[in-house]
Amino acid sequence: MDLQLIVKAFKIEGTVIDICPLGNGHINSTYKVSTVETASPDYVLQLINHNIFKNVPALSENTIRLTNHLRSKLQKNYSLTELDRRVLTVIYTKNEKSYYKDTEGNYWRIFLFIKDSKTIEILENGEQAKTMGYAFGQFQSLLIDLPSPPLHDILPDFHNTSKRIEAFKKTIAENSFGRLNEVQSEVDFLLSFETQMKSIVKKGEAGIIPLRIIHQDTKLSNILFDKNDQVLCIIDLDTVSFAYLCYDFGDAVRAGMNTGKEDDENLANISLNMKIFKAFANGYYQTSKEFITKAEVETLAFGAKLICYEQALRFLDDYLNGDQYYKTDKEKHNLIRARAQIEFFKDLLKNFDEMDTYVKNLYKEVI
Ligand code: GN1
Ligand code: MG
Repeated sequence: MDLQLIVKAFKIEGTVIDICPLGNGHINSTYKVSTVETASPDYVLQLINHNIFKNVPALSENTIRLTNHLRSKLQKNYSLTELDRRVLTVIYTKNEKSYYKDTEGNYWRIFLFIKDSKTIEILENGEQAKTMGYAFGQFQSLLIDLPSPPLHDILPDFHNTSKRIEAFKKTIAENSFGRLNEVQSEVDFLLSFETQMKSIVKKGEAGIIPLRIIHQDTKLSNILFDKNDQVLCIIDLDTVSFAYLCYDFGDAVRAGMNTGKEDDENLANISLNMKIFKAFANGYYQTSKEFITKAEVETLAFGAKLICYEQALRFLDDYLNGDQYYKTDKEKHNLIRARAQIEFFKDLLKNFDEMDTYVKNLYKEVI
């Protein structure tokens, strides 16, 4: 497809000189659109994966509501130019739509590229981890008063572990790609934690922990930092919805506090960086202590185990299903990812008591 032509459908300033791939998301395809003139901004073009995000108009409406709300809450703290670096700006098409459907039925959108921003591959120090925690807590806090109606639930039950486990069992029973034998020990290992992993959904259903608007994809790569390693903006708002706080806390640990990579083939590289974890928890409480309940605090460290477990299960499920959900770069990529997540999960099990005691004690100190 002709990306230049797609970009022309949107109201952008300047002359485009380059469109090249950006980032490493597993679902949507992202490009940086650079313009010639220094006075014109650059842009981010995204092809929305509508096999996964089936209702693009509703998805877009959510994004508009979220970005407008975040902008209105932050505007008292920043100048207009700075505000454009603190929250995503949706660029409309020439016929005033927030997305563009091309002749092949693909959906596209454009955001302003956030100037002088960077992503971080692996957290290098406690300061970065602290600002990451601060930013995710602030994100949740700013969305507490999002006016009704409720957001569209684009991916229902996204982190509903009970439903994920049931779907996994169906995949195993079908074994459509004949890959089960190869991964039987991983399957048995994961299923042995079934009861334990269903406990958060049970606490939610019992009314012990509330549903809140959370991000649901708190990967390190979904944060833009400035050159001084301070958080500018949280991106990738597609998954934002109602769920439990511990999912965001847990996914941040899963994706940011592993000394190895998400798809590390050398399992010896994989472990929890406890120092970074503690700094992250400190930052998180700075912005969440106003609203987080004691019952939620009791779920935070568990959330790390849970989301890591869930991610291992999701990667393995996709491997068994013939690699249809996540983009893959190599043979058996989802299996490699699943094994790496299982390894990290094992390390979180070993470190659980220390993580759990730390967050519980720290909470007593900060309130
Ligand atoms: C996907 O699109 P991306 O790469 O930010 C996935 C997340 C997973 C993540 C694993 C909609 O996120 O849930 O945690 O991969 N997003 C969706 O890296 O499924
Ligand atoms: Mg994402």
